Amino acid sequence: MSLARPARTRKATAAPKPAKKTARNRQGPRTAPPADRSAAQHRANLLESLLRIRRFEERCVELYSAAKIRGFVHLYIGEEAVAVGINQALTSEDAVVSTYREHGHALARGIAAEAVMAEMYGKATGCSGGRGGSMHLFDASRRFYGGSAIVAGGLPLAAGLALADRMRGQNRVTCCFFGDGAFAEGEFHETANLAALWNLPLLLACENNLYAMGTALTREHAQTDLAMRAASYGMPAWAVDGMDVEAVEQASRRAVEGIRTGTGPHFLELRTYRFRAHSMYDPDRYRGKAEIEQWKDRDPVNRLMERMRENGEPVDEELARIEQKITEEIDHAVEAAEKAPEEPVENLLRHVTSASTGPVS
Ligand SMILES: Cc1ncc(C[n+]2csc(CCOP(=O)(O)OP(=O)(O)O)c2C)c(N)n1
Ligand SMILES: [Mg+2]
Repeated sequence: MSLARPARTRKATAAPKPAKKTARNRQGPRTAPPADRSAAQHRANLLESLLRIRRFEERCVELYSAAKIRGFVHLYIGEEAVAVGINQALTSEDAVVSTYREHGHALARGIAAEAVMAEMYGKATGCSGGRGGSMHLFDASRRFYGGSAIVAGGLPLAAGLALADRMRGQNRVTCCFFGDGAFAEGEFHETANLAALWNLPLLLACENNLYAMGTALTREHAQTDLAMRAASYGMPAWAVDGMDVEAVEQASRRAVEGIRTGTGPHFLELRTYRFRAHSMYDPDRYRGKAEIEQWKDRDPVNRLMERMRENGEPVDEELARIEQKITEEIDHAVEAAEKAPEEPVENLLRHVTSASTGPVS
């Protein structure tokens, strides 16, 4: 496995509890790469997914400057390999819980650019009906349980989803994305402890981009080896090169297969970097240009294209095809968002309270 450094699997301190035997988990993991898809085709697909996120967000920057998109916008540019790589290991039955930096998570999950863009515009056709905006993308039909403005706020929700799946005997995994900033929150530590104690089918995907807003990890934490800290809760935890989509995919498949076979939560520290400021409002004065440039040298898009070239794969042809396809997709998404209706005023109290007193299904 091409990890940033040797994989450090720390065994759970307690023996893993056996998974409940269901018809599905007796069939073994369902996350093996499709046998009929060649490695070259797979890499081309990865490239397409990376570029979809990159170009989508670049367009968002333009639209934000034109005041078409408002409010908080947190860009994922530079970190795309994390969302794309992890998504390779998940099936449509698995669940994803995200953060406010979630455009990439949503697009990698297969939510259409059109639905995400309409949400950015706050239009009724958006994936959250225009009520969420950039930070609250949501699509229950894809088991994408949202972005959230609260640092570490998704973690207990993810543990709840994983617990529900386990209690129902369903061999599903819940993947929770969160930033390095979550290590400063009790919710991370409580979730990690309970997930390990209860052997929950949870993938803890920590996007360590070295900063929590303007605070460098090294200024805030005495111990910056996050995988090591997670391992102390008694779960396998590895650091992964989060700028290398294939390394992320490989580590994620390994973790998800472990989770499906009943060995409980796994933690991945995805070492990555955001090329842009924390949000559109951030003047980005807390880090040097040289540092940003050094990380840009490891751009996950270029890295993958280099690997394709090394393998003699037709990068330029693929790139031209992908760029054209994505440009059309995003043009169409913007056009549709422009034309889409606002939610009618009479609907504003919808979903605020529920008349139902029965259990939520
Ligand atoms: C509970 C809570 N405390 C503080 C904030 C303010 N805040 C917004 S983003 C952020 C930094 C989070 O950094 P990290 O988790 O590393 O995510 P990144 O932005 O780097 O992806 C903070 C402290 C918040 N949203 N929620
Ligand atoms: Mg961070």
